[in-house]
Amino acid sequence: MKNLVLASILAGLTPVASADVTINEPWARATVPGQPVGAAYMKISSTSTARLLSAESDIAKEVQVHTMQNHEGVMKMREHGQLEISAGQTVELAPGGLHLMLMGLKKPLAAGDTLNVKLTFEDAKKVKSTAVVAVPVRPIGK
Ligand SMILES: [Cu+2]
Repeated sequence: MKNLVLASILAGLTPVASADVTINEPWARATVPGQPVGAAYMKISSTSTARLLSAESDIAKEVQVHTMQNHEGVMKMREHGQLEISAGQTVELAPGGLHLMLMGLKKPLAAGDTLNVKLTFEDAKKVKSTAVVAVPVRPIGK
């Protein structure tokens, strides 16, 4: 119960990477034991041009930005590379589209847990800033 309360408090926070970048509604999907990868989703807004340079999490060996593409009727994931956020734009990472792929999970993502994802952004002047986003884990199928 204590964990649940903490997760909802964390989920209500809006981590700010810099004065310009805001992250809303982060969440990740629970994984089954043995599943090597997981996915995290969120909305990233910026009032000025920003670029997501990298993402990392202590729960995964590597975090990549992925996109989904329809390849001859089959949805396939591929690495997206650095994510651009234009001034005033909100980029939505959501199931079926852009997502943060947590590669090489060190343990399963359990519903009710919260994982931390550190995002490094760069603004138009190449000034870097980081945000540690508390990402609550939702049950499979939700
Ligand atoms: Cu992926």
